[in-house]
Amino acid sequence: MAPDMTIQNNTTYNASDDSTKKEATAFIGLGSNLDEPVNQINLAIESLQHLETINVISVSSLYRSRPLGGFAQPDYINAVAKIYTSLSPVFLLDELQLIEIRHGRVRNSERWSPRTLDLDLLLYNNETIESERLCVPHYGLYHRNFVLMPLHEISPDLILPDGLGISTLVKNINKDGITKL
Ligand code: A4P
Ligand code: MG
Repeated sequence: MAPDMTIQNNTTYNASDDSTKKEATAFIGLGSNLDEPVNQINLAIESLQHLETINVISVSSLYRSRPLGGFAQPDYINAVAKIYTSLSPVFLLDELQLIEIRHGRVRNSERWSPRTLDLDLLLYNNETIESERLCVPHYGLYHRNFVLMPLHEISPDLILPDGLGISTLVKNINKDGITKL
């Protein structure tokens, strides 16, 4: 198998020919709980794949998860994708937000409100970033089962920038309210 080809959950992704150029490895968290969430997530993966600056390497299973947040809203569908990208972190965030908007995301002043599509930059190489627009690792990564479980599924040996292993984090996370589809 070519080094940049990964088979994950019956889905094969071929890195494009220029994948040998210097690229960052990043992980994207996907979430949706409005307007056919399964479809939203699958379309978002397609949108990522269409960008010349991004190679989608692997995608986790889809997970149905109980909503985090203080008010009644539908369950979420969540997944995590591993990508290679030539984009800097902020330009990658720009692309993710453009995809959210194209998929009908309306930004609500209310935090954690329902959404057609949420794309979070979970990890970018081994970097820690704290700027006005971007906090990496994503602040929810450490305590959200709908992030840790799909991340562990596609990258079980991952070590986070602070030296913690994903396998330890996932072992200790509460797994109530989440189902792998
Ligand atoms: N921002 C900073 N760091 C990042 C990053 N690493 N990735 C800034 C993405 N964005 C980042 O995000 C607000 C601002 O965060 C952005 O403009 C960016 O500059 P947003 O997507 O506009 O707003 P939001 O998503 O409503 O806010 P927040 O606090 O990011 O919410 P979360 O953490 O994304 O949570 N329950 C379940 N079961 N599954 C879910 O997926 N998701 C949420 C939203 C709530 N409950 C959920 C789920
Ligand atoms: Mg978000």
